[in-house]
Amino acid sequence: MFYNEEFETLPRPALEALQLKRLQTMVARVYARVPFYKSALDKVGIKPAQITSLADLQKLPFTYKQDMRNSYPYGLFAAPMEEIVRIHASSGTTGKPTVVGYTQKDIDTWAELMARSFVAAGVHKGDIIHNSYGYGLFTGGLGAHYGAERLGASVIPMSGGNTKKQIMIMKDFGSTVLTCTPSYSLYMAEAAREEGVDFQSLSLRVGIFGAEPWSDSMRQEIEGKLNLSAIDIYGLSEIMGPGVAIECLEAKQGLHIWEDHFIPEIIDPDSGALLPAGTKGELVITTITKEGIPLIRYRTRDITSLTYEPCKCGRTHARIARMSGRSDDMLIIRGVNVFPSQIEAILMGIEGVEPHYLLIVDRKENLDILEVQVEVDERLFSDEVKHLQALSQRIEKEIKDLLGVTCKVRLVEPKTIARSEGKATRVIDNRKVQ
Ligand code: DLL
Repeated sequence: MFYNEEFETLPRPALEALQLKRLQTMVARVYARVPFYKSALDKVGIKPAQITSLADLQKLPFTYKQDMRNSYPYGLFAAPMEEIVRIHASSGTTGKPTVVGYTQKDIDTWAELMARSFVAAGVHKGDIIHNSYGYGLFTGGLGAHYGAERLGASVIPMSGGNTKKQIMIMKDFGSTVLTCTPSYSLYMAEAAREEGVDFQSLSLRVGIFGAEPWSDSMRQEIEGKLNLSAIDIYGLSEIMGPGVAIECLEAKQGLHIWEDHFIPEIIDPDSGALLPAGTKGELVITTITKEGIPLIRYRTRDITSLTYEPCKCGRTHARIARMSGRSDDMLIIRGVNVFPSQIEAILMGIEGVEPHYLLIVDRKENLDILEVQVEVDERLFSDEVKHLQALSQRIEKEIKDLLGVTCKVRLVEPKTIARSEGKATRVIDNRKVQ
């Protein structure tokens, strides 16, 4: 099933021809309208008319989050304010938010791409979409909302929070699709249990989870606890919001990135060199249809790989692998590179360990110390101390064997680690504040 079959299944040569045409138009637009891009292109000595093939993209400079911050709030907009109909922003960890603006055409494109994403996930008209992504400056809530309406499904605009009420509504309204962060879905599972509501008795069929990294083992945990098929959705506010890429229900093997609107590249984050398909590196995205704030070669900092292999669902658009994390989330513990998602995958594979964890990094006497706090289920926690000790040693050993990093595991009581209604905090790195 497709939402826009013609574009979702465009043969590669036609797709690339369309990308080139759109890229040329976009580059000409920003060169003429955005002083930042005019000077960036002048600096590398390229005029828009010199873009004659997709390979020429590599001659263009990167855009960084810092460039958006430097032009806060509207400096990179390529449309006059009279044409901007919506503004979103992402908070980031420090400083000013990153601001993005959408023209009516941008909002229409976003709605279509989210509708395509819903259909790829197996959602259709008649579905009742329980949308628990936050509504507000965050793009999750409104992005999914407009896509659901475009598709013609019934959307319940829940936003995050008031978890007990969410469970009641889900049950009484017969929600068939849940959209929220993966961590919030697990919080809901816990709240439902406390309310005496069994997910087996609900009508949920599909969950569309994203906005934060999550592992395949976390997917299994969620599917088991919520009794639905869990789909990975990717997006970022700088590029659009949710719906930049999504897994298809048929294959669940990578996320199709809507290539008629975005050109993906994978680069070596250190050298900036282009990497071949199948190699892991940083995802770089060029928007080719956006009017409000088009971006050339935006450095997402997200680590993944690309594949152009045909997919059994029939979509011709390339797929990105499940995100391993962000390059700026990567922890370097005594010289060893570790992504929180790798630790998550190990934890999720262990019986009795709950999907709630926190990594705390410290530096003592010039040595990095990693503590992994993880909840264990009630039954285990009230067990004998020696069993708990054996379990924490086992986890420490698995982490050491698989990732090569020494850590201290602290098993904690259920509900000790703060729950999140949006993006979960998985890491506290105390070295940064020293
Ligand atoms: O998180 C947009 C979104 C909303 C995506 C709802 C999916 C669902 P930002 O707040 O700008 O936008 O954060 C973007 O979140 O660069 C990734 O690091 C991370 N991220 C988003 N989706 C995934 C995912 C929204 N499926 C940043 N897996 C991105 C891993 C993800 N990380």
